[in-house]
Amino acid sequence: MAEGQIIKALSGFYYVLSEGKVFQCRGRGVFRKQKVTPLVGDRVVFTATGEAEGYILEICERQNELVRPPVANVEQAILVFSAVSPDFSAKLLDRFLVLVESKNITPVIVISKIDLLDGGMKETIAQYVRDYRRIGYEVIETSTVTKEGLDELMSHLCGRVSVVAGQSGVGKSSLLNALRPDLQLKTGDISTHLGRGKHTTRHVELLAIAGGLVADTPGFSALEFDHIELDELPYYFPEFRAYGEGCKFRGCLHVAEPKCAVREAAEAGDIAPYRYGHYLSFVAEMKERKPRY
Ligand SMILES: Nc1nc2c(ncn2[C@@H]2O[C@H](COP(=O)(O)OP(=O)(O)OP(=O)(O)O)[C@@H](O)[C@H]2O)c(=O)[nH]1
Ligand SMILES: [Mg+2]
Ligand SMILES: [Zn+2]
Repeated sequence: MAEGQIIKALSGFYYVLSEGKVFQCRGRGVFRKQKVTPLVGDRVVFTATGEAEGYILEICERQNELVRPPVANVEQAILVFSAVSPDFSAKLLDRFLVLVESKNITPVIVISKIDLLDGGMKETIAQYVRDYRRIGYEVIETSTVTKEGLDELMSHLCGRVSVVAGQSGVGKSSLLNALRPDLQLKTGDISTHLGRGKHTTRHVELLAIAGGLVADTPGFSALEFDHIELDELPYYFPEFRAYGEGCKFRGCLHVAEPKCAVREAAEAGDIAPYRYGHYLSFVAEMKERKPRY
């Protein structure tokens, strides 16, 4: 018996990485015993039946589980947002951040394609970088053209299981290719990306990059808030926490309550007003959803 981690699932086989070697495993016994389908990222106990084959005996308890992409035990999410083409969207970033926070995953914000920045956009992006860093988020500006930021990104991947997420065409696969050229992940032409929403990346696999395991994911991932309760939402905006103590009402949702310290901080500019605005729109969205029974 040995322990390992599933790095790929394909045609009924699970590829288990164990002490630097990959074993092609079947998992039938596991379905029967644990009534669970193995996921990429699962830590497993397996028996080797040959040099590179085996079967899975047991799936260890998961730290967390993502639906799209279907990966378990993710420690870190690399949220890739291009500075331009497609244009940077703080609202979409805030959505990703809420989801990642709710799954207990550490986010790293990557602003890609900074070589394409010019004029006024340069200062706009610089301001976002300052804002998100002030909240406490790690922000890395990258370019696969000038190679800027790539070393820093590598240092964050080392020793961790990460997923790379973000809109189609922001340059996720290009970044991973830049870090490990022999991967030769397919990358797309931006015009076809934007025109048809075509996803270049398809199946999920954990790739060994910079001493860590990384899943490249296709285009958009699941961005629904379905699993989040309304009263949890404020906690997923870390910069609200300190101010929230000063609200008049316990359990203040920071919407229209009197003497709300979070709203006052946003009005005073101590909390970025656009962050507060996105919070309000997420609250509205969650209030509109159908009740669950
Ligand atoms: N100028 C510039 N272009 C880039 C950079 N990174 C990626 N691109 C281009 O952006 C386009 C999309 O890149 P991909 O790596 O395929 O994007 P992706 O995020 O993997 O897209 P999906 O797999 O569809 O989700 C390609 O034409 C890349 O050449 C960059 O740093 N600078
Ligand atoms: Mg891709
Ligand atoms: Zn409040």
